[in-house]
Amino acid sequence: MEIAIIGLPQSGKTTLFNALTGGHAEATGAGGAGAQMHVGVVKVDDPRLEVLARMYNPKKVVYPEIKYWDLPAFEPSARSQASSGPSSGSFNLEGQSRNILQGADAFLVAVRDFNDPAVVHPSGSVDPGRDLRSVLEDLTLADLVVLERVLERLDGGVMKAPTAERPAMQRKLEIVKKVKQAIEDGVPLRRQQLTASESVLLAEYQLLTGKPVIAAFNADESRDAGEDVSLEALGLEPADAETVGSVCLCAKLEADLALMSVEEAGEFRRELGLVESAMAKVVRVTYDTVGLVSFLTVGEDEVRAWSIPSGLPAQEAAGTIHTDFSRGFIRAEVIPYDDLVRCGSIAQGRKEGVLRSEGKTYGVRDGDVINFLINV
Ligand SMILES: Nc1nc2c(ncn2[C@@H]2O[C@H](COP(=O)(O)OP(=O)(O)OP(=O)(O)O)[C@@H](O)[C@H]2O)c(=O)[nH]1
Ligand SMILES: [Mg+2]
Repeated sequence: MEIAIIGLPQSGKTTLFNALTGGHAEATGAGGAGAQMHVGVVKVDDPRLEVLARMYNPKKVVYPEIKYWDLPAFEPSARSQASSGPSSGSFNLEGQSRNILQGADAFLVAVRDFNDPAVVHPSGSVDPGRDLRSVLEDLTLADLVVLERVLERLDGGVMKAPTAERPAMQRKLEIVKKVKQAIEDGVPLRRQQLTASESVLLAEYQLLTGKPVIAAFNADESRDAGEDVSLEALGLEPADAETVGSVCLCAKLEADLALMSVEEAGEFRRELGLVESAMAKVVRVTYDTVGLVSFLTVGEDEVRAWSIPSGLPAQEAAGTIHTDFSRGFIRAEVIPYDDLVRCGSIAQGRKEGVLRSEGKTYGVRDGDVINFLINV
């Protein structure tokens, strides 16, 4: 999974990136001059793997990974030149940044919620609701610019196309018009109900409002990092508030903790009364918002977690391991993680009747330990 960190200038994007990746990227002064792009890969911790590793003593334990991108700040000079640039500068739609944004699986939005007179806010005041809304608006504007161009192209294309191709192009035109109208009416693509064929058709445009959004409120140290944030109270439409994930943290503190040893950081956390690492919470909320779960595979060679969309059919889940697993799929032997731990082995699970045999269409659930039977 790839996640792009976006947000207004000086909201704490690079600090958040460092907190997540344990990195040393330099947080920049106002204006972000000289800012660079940063990329880091983070292992997704899953305590279940440690338990399974003790049971199977495998040669290796493999965790899922998330790749985080911290994009350079949007330079004011580039903003005036770029006709399609976002209005508040929460991301850069030029060059490589554009490819990363379009290719991302989700956006993590750094929202400034800390008070510090030394860090100048581009709008002059701290207002997390206003800032989050303006980032969401930027995503909307970016999509409308893309769809406007697509419509122009399609409109001209229908006239020139051979008669046989016209109905398909006409249909595409209607779908793009419908989606664009809905976005204009305030319904981002991620909230639009599309048929499978409509989704396939739109995929090539890599629209930004189709991607899940997680808001990370970068708060003062005195705020409780576990605190729930009401997005409705911050002025988001109720329907939008439902689809946007949120987490409250202090990026600066977390970035400092990320540089310490696990023991040292744990001690600090206990002293500060922080139960869960804010970064673990970011990952948990990300999984919830994107709709991801992990299934597990065990053996003497490898104990591993695989992240997939919740409810993915077993045959497609098998394909995440290897395409041959999907092609040669016979059935999946499934035992829930808790049952496997209680029984102590798959053989015992079979005896107790908690090991199930599932077919191609079985919707895989979080914590399913799966052995795929395949025909190669
Ligand atoms: N007090 C306080 N300062 C913070 C916090 N997070 C970031 N900062 C400071 O805010 C400034 C901007 O932080 P960055 O992480 O560089 O923000 P950014 O969004 O990457 O900035 P640009 O890339 O320039 O847009 C730096 O001076 C940080 O030290 C925080 O939680 N509390
Ligand atoms: Mg930065």
